Amino acid sequence: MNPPTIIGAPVDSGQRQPGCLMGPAAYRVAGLHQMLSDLGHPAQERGDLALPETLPACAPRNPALDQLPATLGWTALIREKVEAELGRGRLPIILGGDHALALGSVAGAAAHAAALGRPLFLLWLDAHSDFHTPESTQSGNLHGTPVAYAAGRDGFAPFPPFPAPIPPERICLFGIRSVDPAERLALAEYDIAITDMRALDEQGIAAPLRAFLDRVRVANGMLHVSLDVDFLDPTIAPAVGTTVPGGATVREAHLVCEMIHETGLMTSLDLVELNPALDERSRTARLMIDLLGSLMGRKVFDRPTRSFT
Ligand code: NNH
Ligand code: MN
Ligand code: MN
Ligand code: MN
Repeated sequence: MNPPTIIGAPVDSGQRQPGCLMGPAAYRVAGLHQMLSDLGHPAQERGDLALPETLPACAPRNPALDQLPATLGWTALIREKVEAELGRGRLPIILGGDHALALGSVAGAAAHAAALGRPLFLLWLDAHSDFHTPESTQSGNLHGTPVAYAAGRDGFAPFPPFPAPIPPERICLFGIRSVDPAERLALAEYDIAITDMRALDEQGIAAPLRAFLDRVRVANGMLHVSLDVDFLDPTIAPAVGTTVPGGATVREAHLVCEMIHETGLMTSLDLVELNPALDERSRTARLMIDLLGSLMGRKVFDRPTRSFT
């Protein structure tokens, strides 16, 4: 695993509930840097990105679209920063900010992977499939679109074309339980691995996740992990604007993170949708930092565990 670089991305333009812009600060307050140092992975801190003062003027084809100029600006900025950090041999960790930031982070990872000639894989840990295009979304919230952008769906103008779209077999949606009708229709045309909560109830975390991670390893792929707070059950992670009941438990989420760490395959990471204004005494921020700890190698014991028989 490459040494981590922290990029604060206080993106708040992908949805309408104010507060995600406080996410990067909340993660730092919750002990982000101490935790990484304690694990032997002290992080380089790049601070928070800021939008340029003038944003592109644009008239969206879909009148429902919200804050398109700001999201276009963030996309260009984040893409460039993520690609640059990967080029320096770093592991970029992007602190959100809402999930619209992944329009930029996944594009940056894809551009880097394409330049190296390596395949990029995308693991999407989320209650939602985020497979809208700016034309299909009814909410108008662009945080519901990054997977479609990464898959190369049409309908993203005036966004720049996605660099090296990710083929469906390299995308895994994990933990989903909320899919809009237009997304359902579009997903039916793509061969994306959809490990929804029903599949996780039946099969558990380990088998489907291992199957996907094995594909990354065999292909010598790069792996972008995008962790949306609403992947987690709202009873343990209330600080998100779009809670959906029936999400991952504390242990299920840690198992996901521990397994990803063990493979050593993760090359970039988003932590998104934390809304500190909705938190209860920072419990969601602290849980997300705990999960980051598992992603970065914290474990109770080294495996295999001794048996005591
Ligand atoms: N699918 C819905 C929409 O487009 C919800 C998306 N919300 C999310 N995605 N939080 O992760 O508005
Ligand atoms: Mn907003
Ligand atoms: Mn999301
Ligand atoms: Mn979500």
